[in-house]
Amino acid sequence: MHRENYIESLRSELLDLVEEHLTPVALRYGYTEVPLESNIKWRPLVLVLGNYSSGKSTLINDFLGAKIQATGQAPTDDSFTVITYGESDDEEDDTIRVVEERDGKFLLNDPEYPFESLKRYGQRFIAHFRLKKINSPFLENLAIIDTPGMLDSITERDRGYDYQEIIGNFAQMADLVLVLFDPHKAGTVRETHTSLRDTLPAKTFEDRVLFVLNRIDECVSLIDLLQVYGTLCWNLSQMTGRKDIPPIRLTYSPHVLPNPAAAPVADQPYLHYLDNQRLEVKEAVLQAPRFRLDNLATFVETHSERLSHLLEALVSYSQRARRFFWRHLFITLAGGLMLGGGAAVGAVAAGLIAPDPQLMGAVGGGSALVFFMIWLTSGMRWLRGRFYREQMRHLDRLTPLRNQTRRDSWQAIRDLVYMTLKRTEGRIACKEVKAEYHAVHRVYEEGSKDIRDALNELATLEAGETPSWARSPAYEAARDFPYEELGRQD
Ligand SMILES: Nc1nc2c(ncn2[C@@H]2O[C@H](COP(=O)(O)OP(=O)(O)OP(=O)(O)O)[C@@H](O)[C@H]2O)c(=O)[nH]1
Ligand SMILES: [Mg+2]
Repeated sequence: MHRENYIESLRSELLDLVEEHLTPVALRYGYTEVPLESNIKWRPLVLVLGNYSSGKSTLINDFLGAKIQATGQAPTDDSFTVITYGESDDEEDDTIRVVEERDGKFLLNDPEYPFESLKRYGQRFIAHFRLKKINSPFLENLAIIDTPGMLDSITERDRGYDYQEIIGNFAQMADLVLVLFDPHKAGTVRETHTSLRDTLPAKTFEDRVLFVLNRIDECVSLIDLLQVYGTLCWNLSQMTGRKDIPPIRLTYSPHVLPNPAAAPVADQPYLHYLDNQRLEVKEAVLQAPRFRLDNLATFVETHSERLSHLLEALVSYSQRARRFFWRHLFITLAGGLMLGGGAAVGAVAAGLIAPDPQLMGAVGGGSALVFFMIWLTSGMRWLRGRFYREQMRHLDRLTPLRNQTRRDSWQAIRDLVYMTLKRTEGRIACKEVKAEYHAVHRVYEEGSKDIRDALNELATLEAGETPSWARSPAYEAARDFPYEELGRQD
């Protein structure tokens, strides 16, 4: 089998697995509002985040090979723009340009795109969301999202939508997240702080985030650059809480004339000693399709683990409830019999009945039955209520939380367990939930292992050879595109 076919068949297998086994359960218990696979079935996605004016749009324009996104020194673009490939109508003219532009309403409603779940962020967000289709070879295997710059002086209320939540959603879908800084505000912007401290760690994996210190040509000397770099490292370690400093790529756009206030590039000899790591960043972006399979595997693992934890908790509740019921039924039975016996003996002792075994049996049996009925109707209901409240109070005891992974998955579904028990008042159809649990757990145990095996196999297939996606004409055209000939963009 060709490797590309293999990748494709693996990809569709993963999507089938999610669609068949995970989505129905996820929708039933309110784990998600839209089918799980709708977020991952689209193209590989690269999210570009960063401080305002850090050069996000300029970087994207450099990649695309044309000035597609507006750029400027002041906060310029306050929209989320999905940039994807579109064929040009005119076969003669291969100038790179916008071939189609659509608004947020279209993007959120067309099922081809994975953004349906963002509808809930309301009109203000819709007005700041758009699609551009570009005929650039760079986009043949991936799509990019350009985002509004992060700011200091603005609150969610000013923006009119929840910026952090929205970038969290995009980050969850993305195969690669670029976070750009520039020497003027090396990590000091408040929104960046929140994103790196709260939003990104909760929504994506560390290895999907690439930090870039851009516009380094604007440092006046090597010492200045080192100071900026040090400040950024310090800020990053404060924000991410990590002791080690993640690698930071140092880049600048060769197409932007230097700021007149700064020394011209030619006078900054330190730049000649540094590789402009823009090419590295570009290679990483072009590799997003490869990350996608890995990310899909992680997606299946994470969600099947969480869903099976959710079902495990419900099964555990219903088993406890059943044990509780039988135990009390047994106690009631024994109590009833003792009470019946006592009533019969008491009646004889009080001289109410003759010591005839049949009569005693009738009195004893009758009182036992009355006691039993009262207990079953009101006593049991009261006990069930007490059991339910007790379990709800100590929800964390429903399943063992022996390690951090279990605690993390529990955190993700604890509220759902609570809501489900509340909605059903603890009446869980044990047999059904157990069947669901086994199906989802099989995906978690066996499905995930099969996927990892397949990915390992894929890795050996690739050993020593250029991946075929990297050999595709689209990739080569994008890599070899004479961007330097484009000249200045501003
Ligand atoms: N000297 C220099 N200037 C740059 C570089 N990259 C971008 N610029 C300039 O910096 C300014 C901001 O660039 P943009 O690409 O608009 O930045 P952005 O991050 O998209 O900004 P917002 O969309 O407003 O958040 C523009 O005037 C660019 O010409 C660079 O590497 N070196
Ligand atoms: Mg921009």
